[in-house]
Amino acid sequence: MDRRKFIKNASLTGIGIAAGSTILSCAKTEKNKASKAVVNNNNFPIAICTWGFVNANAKAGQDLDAGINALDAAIAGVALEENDLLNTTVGNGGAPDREGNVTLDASVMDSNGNSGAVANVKNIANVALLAKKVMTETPHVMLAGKGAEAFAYTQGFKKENLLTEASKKAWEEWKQSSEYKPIINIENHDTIGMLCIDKAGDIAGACTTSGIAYKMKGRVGDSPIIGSGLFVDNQIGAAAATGLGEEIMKTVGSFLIVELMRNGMHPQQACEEAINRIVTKSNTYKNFQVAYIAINKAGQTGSYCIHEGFTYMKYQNGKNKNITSEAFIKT
Ligand code: SD4
Repeated sequence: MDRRKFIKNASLTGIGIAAGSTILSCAKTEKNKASKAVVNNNNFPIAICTWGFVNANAKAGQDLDAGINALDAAIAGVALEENDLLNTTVGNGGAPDREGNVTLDASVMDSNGNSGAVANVKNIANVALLAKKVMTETPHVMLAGKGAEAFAYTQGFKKENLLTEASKKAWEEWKQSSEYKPIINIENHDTIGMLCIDKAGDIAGACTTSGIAYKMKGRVGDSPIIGSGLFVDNQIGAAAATGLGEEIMKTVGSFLIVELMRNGMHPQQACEEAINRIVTKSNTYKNFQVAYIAINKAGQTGSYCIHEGFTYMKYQNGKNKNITSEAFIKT
């Protein structure tokens, strides 16, 4: 069903959310009654992620097919990229800050509304799993810097030098000009944000990144900020972001998308509105990329970006597809 029909049907019939044969209403109040979608458990599980991270999304999808819950599947999926030394935008091998430090940001959210995050962490590759540990093993939501790293060792994480020879060489070349500007569609991949719906129909997500290459020391982006790089509401849906974190944070993009879906928007329409908020406020949007992906409780998905070139992966029924996102700027 396309999104216009979906919205029309939802508002005309006032249908509730049906989980299997059960009718659930995610919108108990009059105010929220537009937030309704047909849920069919035969659609599940589903995994989606930012960019063309084929293997990571397949891993999450296969884990979900095997009965793993949405959060652990998302963390296992993104870990493939965190461990990939050739990926210069996530985890080990990520591009450093302008002083040569590789520092990682990550967040997770489970289907009970719990969240965990780490920011500016050195020497630890699997920061999405570390974010889960913050969520489950501490009274806090976010740990940063040296404290996050020290906590990681108490949880059995190993210390790794995340600066590869290739990243070091690229950084040394960058230092010749030291020109800092956001790069649009870095190597056609970037931050990985992953959203999963498991067999039970529960939603969770993970987001992990090395952030913007050659950022200032201490800079933290949107990825570990709950509501900016990632937001999950198991009653409604989830969203994740990639691109220039400063712009995503100023508009609290992922939270905005979930709230728009709560008010009845299809994920596609909600992603478009979140990008509209950025381009109407910024005079410089032509110089940077922001892209969103979203999924609702019924398993419908959407994506939108400023510049063409963004794609996202969708795994469902054993098929792992790369979908080209529509863009605000059309060439
Ligand atoms: C950040 N959103 O740190 C992340 C990284 C990214 O293009 O996606 N860069 O701002």
